[in-house]
Amino acid sequence: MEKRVLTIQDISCVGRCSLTVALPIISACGIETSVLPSAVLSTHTGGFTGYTFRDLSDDMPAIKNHWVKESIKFDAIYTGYLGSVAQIDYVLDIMKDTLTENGVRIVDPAMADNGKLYAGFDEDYVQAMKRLCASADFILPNITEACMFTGYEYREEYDEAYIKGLIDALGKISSAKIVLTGVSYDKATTGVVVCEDGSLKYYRHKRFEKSYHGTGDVYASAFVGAYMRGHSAYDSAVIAADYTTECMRNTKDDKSKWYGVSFESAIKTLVERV
Ligand code: PXL
Repeated sequence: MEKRVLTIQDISCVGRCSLTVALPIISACGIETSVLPSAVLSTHTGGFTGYTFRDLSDDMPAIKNHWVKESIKFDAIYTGYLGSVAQIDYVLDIMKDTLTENGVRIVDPAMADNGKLYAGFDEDYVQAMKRLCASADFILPNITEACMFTGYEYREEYDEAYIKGLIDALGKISSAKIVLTGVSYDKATTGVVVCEDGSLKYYRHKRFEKSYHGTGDVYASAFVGAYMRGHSAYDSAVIAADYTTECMRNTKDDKSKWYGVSFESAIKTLVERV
């Protein structure tokens, strides 16, 4: 039977991130995609100034109640950037009431990168997101986010023992399967570590000199699309990594598009693989 996914995250009207990448990418994978916009911003918060922010938290309970009344259920709920602590509590409630019996909770705790929280977030938000991760079936943190949840020391350079320690620390706060992104042991390569039931697998691929905004959202969306099409967690992580790499390759020469990656140009390569 066709699967239906709900994704809950903001709409950054301009910026190639969050819902404006999740909806097209998961749909292109052939999965029915429902959306719950958590906020509307004129742009994302990473590099623009003076953006607008309309918090849609107050609409979330009524939307959920309507879905419950209509007996609408989802095979998976995938969350990304969420606007506030209150929204995280609403998301927990939506997961409780609208997932099918074996429905999958996939949480990308999009809140920090390069050792720093995104603009507008604080320690209360980190603690709330940690609770959401604790209840998830899959979490897709980067190293910064994983450190913030666990109190593990953040480092720019590290070895396999450090990453193993970080995964073990995450395992103490959540029994979710872990896809740890941005794990790089040398300048030329980066990759993802997938941890399922205690076993770790690493997928290494090309690293670009610059980092690009929104790649976490592109990555998580492609992961969700591939996983919902029936690929294993590890294969989905690999498909998503190759796709994100291709998006970055297609973006790197266009300086005017500094705010996000050209995910549209590579979508055919993703569709062919899922
Ligand atoms: O890409 C994550 C993201 C999503 N939504 C908004 C953001 C960011 C990262 O900065 O600002 C509004």
